[in-house]
Amino acid sequence: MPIARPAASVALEGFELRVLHLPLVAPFTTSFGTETVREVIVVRALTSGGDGWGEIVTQADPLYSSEYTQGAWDVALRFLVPALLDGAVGDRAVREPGLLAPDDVAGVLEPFKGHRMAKAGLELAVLDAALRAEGRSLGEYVGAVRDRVPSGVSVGIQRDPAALVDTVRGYLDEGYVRIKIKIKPGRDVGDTAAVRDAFGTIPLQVDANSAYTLADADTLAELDRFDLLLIEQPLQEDDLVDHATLARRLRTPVCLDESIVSDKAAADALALGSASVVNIKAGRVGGYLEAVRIHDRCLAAGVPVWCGGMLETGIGRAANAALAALPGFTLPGDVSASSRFYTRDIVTEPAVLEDGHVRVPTGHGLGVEIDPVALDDFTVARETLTR
Ligand code: OSB
Ligand code: MG
Repeated sequence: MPIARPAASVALEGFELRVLHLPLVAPFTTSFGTETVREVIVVRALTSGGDGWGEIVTQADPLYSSEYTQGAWDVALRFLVPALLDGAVGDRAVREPGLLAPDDVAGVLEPFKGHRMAKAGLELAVLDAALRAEGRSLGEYVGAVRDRVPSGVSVGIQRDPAALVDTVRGYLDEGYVRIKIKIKPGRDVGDTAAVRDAFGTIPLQVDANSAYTLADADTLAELDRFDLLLIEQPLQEDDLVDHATLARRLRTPVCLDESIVSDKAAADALALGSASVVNIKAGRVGGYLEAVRIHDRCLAAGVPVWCGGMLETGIGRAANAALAALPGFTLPGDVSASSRFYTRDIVTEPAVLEDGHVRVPTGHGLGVEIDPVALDDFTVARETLTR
């Protein structure tokens, strides 16, 4: 369902951007690399009606996507924030300076190519400020139909399959209802077999983060015997046609993550048969409003979706829980408890796992409050632009 009632404009006074370094509870390894510290940008929209918070989910290196933290920092401060504050792009006046509705953020930023994660974080901060001012929750705004969402966990590549089994056991004991394991060439069939052998018919899926090519189709077809929920992003971001070819070769449903950079990309992928399941990440697609459009499209097409994650802090984690409460999110997402990644979060009430679920916040806006001491403790850079 499209957003039923748009949010009112806010009177923007400025934006504060911070780079944070949050230590991870354990290294997180994917086919593209290992992270031990989450480097992330936190956005604070300063408005006459109060602050709003957002998160730019770039990583330090451009290995998952072409976006990366220093690039997002630069483009946000040099182009995006000034455009939002000015009410004009180049010589084109688009609105009254300073007044901005959440629905207009994407349009104001549209002339700037790409940089969707940066745009998404700015939009979320404006949306949070607007909804807090109105006394409405993000869940209510997007049309959430659940008060809690089933919680899956994304498990990084471990030292060996035995270590993987130990790690997965820990998450199952905590109550996670679905396991996703990261795979890469040489660490695919064996790792998957180890988890299946150890835990039987648990809901299980794999994520390749674009580590394969069509030449690996035979290896990937070996995964068919494990009855996986899906295989996520086996090929490159722009390999929509190759994904369609691969999807015809596999019994395992193909799910796209990196390739779905917009609602248009989702439409193309569905038309081509590149995916039968879609991972929706608001950051990757330029914001929560675009994410809702992709959800609506997939729901109408009968294509199941689930909510992906980018090791979000409490800010993005709260927003993801609201998104994942939409009716088309029929598969458990990577919406885990904060403790899956962090010993200390930057919100006062980090997401917890309750009976395998994470609660959808009901407070105004994101429904979480920032812990100012934690925020300061993790801040490594800070910049404020005002009108
Ligand atoms: O591919 O889904 C991915 C984290 C960073 C970048 C890409 C991905 C991931 C994850 C973690 O799998 C999901 C989470 O935040 O729990
Ligand atoms: Mg993925």
